[in-house]
Amino acid sequence: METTRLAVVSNRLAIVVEKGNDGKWMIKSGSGGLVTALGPVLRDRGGLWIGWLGSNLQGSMDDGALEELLAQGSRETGYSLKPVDLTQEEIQKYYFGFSNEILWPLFHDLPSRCNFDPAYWRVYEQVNAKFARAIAENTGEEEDYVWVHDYQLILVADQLKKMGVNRHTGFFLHIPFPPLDGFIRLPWRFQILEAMLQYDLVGFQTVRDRRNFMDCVRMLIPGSKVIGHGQVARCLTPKREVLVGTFPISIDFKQFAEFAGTREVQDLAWIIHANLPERQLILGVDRLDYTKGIPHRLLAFANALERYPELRRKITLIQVVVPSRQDVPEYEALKHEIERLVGEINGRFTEVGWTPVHYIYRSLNRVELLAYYRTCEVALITPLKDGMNLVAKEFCASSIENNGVLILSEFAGAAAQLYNGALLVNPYDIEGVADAIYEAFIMDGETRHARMEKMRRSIQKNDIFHWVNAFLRAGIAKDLSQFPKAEF
Ligand code: ADQ
Repeated sequence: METTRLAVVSNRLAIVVEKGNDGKWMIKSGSGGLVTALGPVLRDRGGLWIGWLGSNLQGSMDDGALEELLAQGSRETGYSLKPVDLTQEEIQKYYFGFSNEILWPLFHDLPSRCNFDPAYWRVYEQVNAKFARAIAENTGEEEDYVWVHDYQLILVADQLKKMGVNRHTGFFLHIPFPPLDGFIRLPWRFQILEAMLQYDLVGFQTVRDRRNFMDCVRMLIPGSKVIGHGQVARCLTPKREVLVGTFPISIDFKQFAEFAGTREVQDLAWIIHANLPERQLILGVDRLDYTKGIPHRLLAFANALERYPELRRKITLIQVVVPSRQDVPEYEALKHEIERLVGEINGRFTEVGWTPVHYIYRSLNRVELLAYYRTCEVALITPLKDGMNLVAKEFCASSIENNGVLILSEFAGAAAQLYNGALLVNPYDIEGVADAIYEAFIMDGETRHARMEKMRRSIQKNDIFHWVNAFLRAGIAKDLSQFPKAEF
């Protein structure tokens, strides 16, 4: 099994194609944690990545030029890149529609934001079948392990079976899995659940997500049961046996810790702090998304300034929002709401020489992001619900002097691992979050050090490479003996 090739399948391919300043198309490696983690594994085992190239290419490059770019990309990454083409209608209904207007809000416990348009379902099925065809054409039954990622591609294993194609398959859900009460609202609940059970291994971020999934299976598929209760258990339905496991995703700890100590990061961190002297900086970093709880957080920050006047002039919130899904009206409305709240808070509290909220609406480059992680004493990470939240782990890894305080939502998957060092909060509890801000502000150096050290040790031990190995050990080697028996 050690020689099994790996075929990674995700909505987006591992590279980005962009036009350079000279007007020529060029490729860049994708920057996410998944690419960093899976790149070396794909190179070692040999393998391929199947995914959509993004919409900026549509009709703007001829096939020959694209093939040449992909061949170059394959040479540079050390593994093959296989693009799946999507039409405009497919992008609208499969990606923006079913994935982001149905599964995303429903799985984040926000069913009132769902738009259950039946047309979305048909195109979702059609696109998942397209991905399945790409897998069938590029992989073999014996030599490949197919690892499918995330909610956009739940039906892939089912579609492969419908085509009569046998493959060893695993699926990892990066977002939460909702409780039964939420899940049963989905008009396609049986199809989605049955499709998940067509994989050989299904992985979740947390024990809670897996429990929710198993509750749905037990309730909606009579005669099913779970055997074992460790990190990886067996789910038996009348038709199949599937492994179900918890694999909390992580980051390349070493890379973050080393990069945080480089000259360029330190210099910029120093400049940021020199411009905001004599105060503690609180950092929020999020993609623009209603699940991240940014308006609630701003209200909590204002509440802290209101109820603890000694914080005025002594703390500054730096809120970074990374543009995302910009064409969707709901996201545009959220942006306006954030801007209104920032304006309101600054209008109310600003004094000469002190602006309470610094608001940054753009993507940061790596040096800037790390400089903010290093320079801010407190990270305020309060999603209403989040699969994991890597920003929380990145902040800790970058806190190389162990002096940062992490305020973290109970509803982020990361809370299951960082509970012993973070100040856990309920993001809906405005006064509770405000109290945590005050507690972080007055926390002494020794306590900060002890708490941060615990979290850094845990992330270092359970880094992204640990995550990949654990999933593949369960999926490919089917070796369950090394997994903890008790849930964590
Ligand atoms: P996301 O919802 O995107 O991921 P998160 O886990 O926080 O959320 O990852 C965001 C990533 O973007 C981080 O790696 C961060 O470094 C990067 N980033 C953040 N701000 C940036 C900025 N200003 N400029 C550039 N880069 C920035 C989904 C799920 C999560 C789950 C991950 C991984 O919603 O719950 O943790 O997948 O499984």
